[in-house]
Amino acid sequence: MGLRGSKLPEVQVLLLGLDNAGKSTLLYKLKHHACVSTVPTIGFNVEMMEARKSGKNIALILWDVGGQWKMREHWRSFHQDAGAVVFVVDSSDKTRLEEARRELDKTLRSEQLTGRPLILFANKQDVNGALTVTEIKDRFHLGKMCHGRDWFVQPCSASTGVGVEEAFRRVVQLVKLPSEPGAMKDNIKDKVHYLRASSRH
Ligand SMILES: Nc1nc2c(ncn2[C@@H]2O[C@H](COP(=O)(O)OP(=O)(O)OP(=O)(O)O)[C@@H](O)[C@H]2O)c(=O)[nH]1
Ligand SMILES: [Mg+2]
Repeated sequence: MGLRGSKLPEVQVLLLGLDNAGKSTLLYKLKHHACVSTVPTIGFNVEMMEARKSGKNIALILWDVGGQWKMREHWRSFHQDAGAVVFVVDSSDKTRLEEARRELDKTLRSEQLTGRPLILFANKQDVNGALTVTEIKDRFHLGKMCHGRDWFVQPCSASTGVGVEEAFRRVVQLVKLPSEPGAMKDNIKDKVHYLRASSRH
């Protein structure tokens, strides 16, 4: 049995991106349809949402992992079993775009994420002067970076909610289902233990 007793097949989705990109705001906007005021995530948040894919009900397990520099070394412990990577970018912060590109590039090189789809959320589109989808695609050289995997860039604003539902619909469309029912182990406890142990050092 999976998270919160769900008996549905589980698909895990990893939300990554630099600190302040808007990952937690997006997660709670989607889950609670509310603009929740957030604090920087130390560790991770995890939420389950039901969705329908290929005529079946599935449980989407959304892992929102802190993006601060010190947290990024832990991202790889979430790679295993991820059915898709969502990478959230603050489209209004041009000064950190190269840093975001480097982190995404490093993430996509992980063997455990080979062939997993990438959905890039171009967040904070409500801010004047935010980079457009085309500008982000070009600056990230996404076509080249995502060779061999499905990818999509979705403009959105976690603050206003514009584009958020569409963004997650795209995730459901592209996410890889586990090849066999029940093949994906429920590794939430493992991850909690790992992070607790690492935080003691
Ligand atoms: N204007 C605007 N602000 C946003 C948007 N999304 C998030 N924010 C703000 O950006 C700040 C950071 O949001 P978080 O959701 O905490 O960012 P995060 O990516 O979870 O950051 P870490 O947990 O540190 O990795 C908060 O002040 C949010 O209110 C958006 O679409 N537009
Ligand atoms: Mg957060």
